[in-house]
Amino acid sequence: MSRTALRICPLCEATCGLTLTIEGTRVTSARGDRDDVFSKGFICPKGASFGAVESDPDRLRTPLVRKDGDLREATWEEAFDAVAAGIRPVVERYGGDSVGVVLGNPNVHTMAGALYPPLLIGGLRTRSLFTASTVDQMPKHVSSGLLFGDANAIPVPDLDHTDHLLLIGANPLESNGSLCTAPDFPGRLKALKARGGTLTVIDPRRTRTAKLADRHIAVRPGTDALLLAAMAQVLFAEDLADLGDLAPHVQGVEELQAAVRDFTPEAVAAACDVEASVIRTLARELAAAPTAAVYGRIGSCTVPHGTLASWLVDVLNILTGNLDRPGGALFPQAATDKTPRPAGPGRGFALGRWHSRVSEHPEAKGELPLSALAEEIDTATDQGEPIRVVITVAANPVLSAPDGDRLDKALGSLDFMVCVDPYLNETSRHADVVLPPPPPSQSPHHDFAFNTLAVRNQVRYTRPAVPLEPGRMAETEILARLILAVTGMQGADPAAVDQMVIDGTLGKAVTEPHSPVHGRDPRELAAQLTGESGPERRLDMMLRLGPYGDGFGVRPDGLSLAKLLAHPHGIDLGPLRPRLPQPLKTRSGKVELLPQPIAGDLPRLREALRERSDGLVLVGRRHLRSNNSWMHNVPALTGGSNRCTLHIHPEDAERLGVRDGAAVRVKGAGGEVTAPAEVTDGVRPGVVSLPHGWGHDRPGTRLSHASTDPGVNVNQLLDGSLLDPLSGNAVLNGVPVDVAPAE
Ligand SMILES: Nc1nc2c(c(=O)[nH]1)N[C@H]1C(S)=C(S)[C@@H](COP(=O)(O)OP(=O)(O)OC[C@H]3O[C@@H](n4cnc5c(=O)[nH]c(N)nc54)[C@H](O)[C@@H]3O)O[C@H]1N2
Ligand SMILES: Nc1nc2c(c(=O)[nH]1)N[C@H]1C(S)=C(S)[C@@H](COP(=O)(O)OP(=O)(O)OC[C@H]3O[C@@H](n4cnc5c(=O)[nH]c(N)nc54)[C@H](O)[C@@H]3O)O[C@H]1N2
Ligand code: SF4
Ligand SMILES: [Mo]
Repeated sequence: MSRTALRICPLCEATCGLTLTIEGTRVTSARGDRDDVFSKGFICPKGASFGAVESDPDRLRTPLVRKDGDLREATWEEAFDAVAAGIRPVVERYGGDSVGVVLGNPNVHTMAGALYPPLLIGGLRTRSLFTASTVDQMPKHVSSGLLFGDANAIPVPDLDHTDHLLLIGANPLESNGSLCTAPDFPGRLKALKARGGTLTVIDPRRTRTAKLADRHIAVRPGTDALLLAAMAQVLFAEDLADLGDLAPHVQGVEELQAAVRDFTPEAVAAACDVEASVIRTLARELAAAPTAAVYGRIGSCTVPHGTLASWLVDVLNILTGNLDRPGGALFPQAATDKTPRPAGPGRGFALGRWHSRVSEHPEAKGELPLSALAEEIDTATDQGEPIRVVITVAANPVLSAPDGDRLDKALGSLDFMVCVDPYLNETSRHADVVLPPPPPSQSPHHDFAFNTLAVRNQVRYTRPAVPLEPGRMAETEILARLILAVTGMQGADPAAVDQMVIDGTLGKAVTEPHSPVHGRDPRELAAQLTGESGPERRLDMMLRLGPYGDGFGVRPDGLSLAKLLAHPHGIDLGPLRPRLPQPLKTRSGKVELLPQPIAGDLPRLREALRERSDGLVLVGRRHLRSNNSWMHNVPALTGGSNRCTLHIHPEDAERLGVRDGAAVRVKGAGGEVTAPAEVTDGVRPGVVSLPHGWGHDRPGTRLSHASTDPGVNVNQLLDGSLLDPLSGNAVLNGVPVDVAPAE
C-alpha cells in the first residue's frame, strides 16, 4: 500500500513543496506539489531524487563511538555519555573557547539547525564559532550590518516584478538561487524576459544563466567591486542618481559621491577587462529602467573585496531608488520574524568585538573565519588556549574550507571531536562520537532562514512524512541532548531545553511595549501553546508573536501552528512590500551609505587598480545535480556532465599544451591537484574553473559510491591566508594558479 505525504525539499534554498510517495517507510518517488502556494509544482532533478538521497545505504543508522581506536556502533545513551565524558573535563580545565563549534550549510535546511545551535554556543560560552558563512555570504551580512544596522536584513530582488535584473556572480540555473529563495528561478527569469524585462549577467564564465541574458559581461574574476564602484561613479557624474522616496531614510550621499569619484569607468576598465563604454551603459540602463534590482552572490562574495562588492550592490539599488520599492530589492517579512519594533535608532552593528588568537582576525557576526580553524587548533600562542575539542553540526570543512590537508591533520590531533552528521566522511572520520540525524522524510520542516530571503512572503510547515524508525532520534532531540551533555546536564530531559527557550522568550515579550502580549502572564501564554513536540511549540510561539501572528488571541485571524497545520500547502502572505524605515537598526536610524569600515577599506580597492597579473586565476562552478560536498554518493545524481574537471579556454589550453581530456596539474599557494582538462570557451581566457566538494579519496570514510569517482579537492589549492579582511570570508574565486600538463 502506498500513500503520499507533503515535504518541503531541504536540498537547496528554493524550498520547493514536494509530494512524496511512500511505501511502508520508504520514499519511492517525489514530484512537485502543484498546490504549494510558493513553488506551484516546480521540482528539479535533485528534488526528484529525494528518495535516493535519503535511502543511501551509506547513511549512518546508529551513533558511532570510538573504542580502542575504532568507530563502533553504539546506543544513544552510550554516545551522549561519551560526549559528556570527552568534553566536560576540557571545558572545566580550559574554558569554553577551547571548544570549537563548526556549523555547516545544511543547518539552514533543518529546523534543528535553526533552533538549537545558538543554545549550544551560549551554553558552552565559546567564542570559537566557525560556520559555512565565512566561505559564503559573510560579506553580505557585514555590508547589511553596516548599511542597515542588521546583519540579517538582506534585500532580495523582486524577481517577479522587476523590469531589469543585474545578476553578479550567480548562476541560479544551476544553483536554483541563493540569498534569494525562489522556487523555479529559471522560470521566473524567463517570465522576466517574457514581460519585456532585461537580464544582465556578470560572470567570467558563460553559464546557463548567462546564455539566457540579454547581456553577458565576462568580467575578470575578483574585480566586481571596481566595476560596481565605477557604475556608482557614473550615476553621480551623469546626474542619474535619484533616491526617490528613499531620500529621507538615507544619509551619506555626498560622502559616497566623493569616495567613488576616482573610480571612473576608464580607471577600472583595464583591471576588470571590461570596456569603459560598457560600464557606462550598465549604469545608464540601471538608472533608466522603470524598476531594477542588482543582485550579487557567490562570485561577488568569495573574493578579496567581497564586502565592498556586496555593499556596492545595495549602493546601486539605493542610488537608483530601487531599494525597498516593488520591482527593486526589498526586505522580506517572514512569519517567524520577531515582532516588528517601532522604527527608530537601534544599537548598530559592530565588527571586531574580539579577534582570533593566532592571526588576530576580527570576529564578524560573532564568528571567526572558517579559514582560521586549522591554525586555531594546531598553533600554540601565549594568547590563550588552542581549540582542543571540535563539535561539527552538518559541516564538512575538510572539503569546503581552504587547505583541507592541514585541517585534516589538525582534526586528527584533537582531544575530542563530535559530529552530528549522517555520513562518515572526510571530516567526521576524525570524530570520537558521530550522532546521525534521521533522513529528511522523518524530520519536520519549516524554513526559518529562507523565508527571510524569499521573493514572496509565505509560510509553510510540514510534519515528518514518515514516523521515526525505531532506534532513530530526531535531530532536534540530538541537538537538545548534545546541549545538555556539554553543559554538565547529561541525562536531563531534553524538553527542558525547549521549555527554557519558551519561558525566556515569553518572559521578555511581555515586557516589550510593542509586543502584542505586553503585560500578560507568560505562564498563561505558555499554556496556550500547541504542538506535538518542543520544536513545534517553539514554532507556534514564534508564529504567534510574529508579524502575522494571532498575538495569543489579540488578532484571532492571525497565524498560529494550528492555522498553519490546517493549510498543508502553505499560506501565501503576499508580495514583498516596502518596509523602510522599520527594518533599520543603525544608530542614526537611517541607511548609513558610507559606514566607516567601508570607507576604511576603499584605499585597498584603489590599490587593486594597480595590481595586474597576466597569470591564470581559478573560479568555481556548481552543477545542478550536486550540492557542495555531500551528494556525490548518490548514483542518480552523479555522472554525465557532473564531473570534477578543469575548464580551460582553448587559447590557454593551446598556449600551455593542455589537451582536452588529458590530466593537468593545477598548483596554488596551498598545494597541487591533478584533474582532467575540459577545453571549453565557456570560461573566459585567463580563467580556469574547478568545482568544489570533491576529493573523496581519504581512508576511513564510508562513501562507497563517491569514492569510485573521488575527484580532487579544489580547496587544497588555497592556503587559508587569502581573506576579505572586513568579513573574514575566504577568497575562493579569482585565486592565482599555475596550470601545466601532468606528466
Ligand atoms: N572552492 C569552493 N569552496 C566552497 C564553495 C565554493 O563555491 N568554492 N562554496 C562554499 C559554500 S557556499 C558553502 S555553503 C560551503 C558548504 O560547506 P559545508 O557546510 O561544510 O558542506 P556541505 O557539503 O554543504 O555539507 C556539510 C555536511 O552536512 C551533512 N548533512 C547533510 N544533511 C544533513 C542533515 O540533515 N543534518 C546534519 N546534521 N548534517 C547533514 C553532510 O553529510 C556533510 O557532512 O562550502 C563552501 N566551499
Ligand atoms: N546544484 C547546486 N545548487 C546549489 C549548491 C550546489 O553546490 N549545487 N550550493 C548551494 C549553496 S551552499 C550556495 S551558497 C548557492 C550559491 O549560488 P550561486 O552563487 O548561484 O552559485 P554558483 O553556481 O557557484 O555561481 C557563482 C558564479 O560566480 C561566478 N564567478 C566566479 N568568480 C567571479 C567573480 O569574480 N565575479 C563574478 N561576477 N562572477 C564570478 C562563477 O563563474 C559562477 O558561475 O548555491 C546553492 N545551490
Ligand atoms: S530546486 Fe532545490 S528545493 Fe526545489 S526540488 Fe530542486 S533541490 Fe529541492
Ligand atoms: Mo553556500
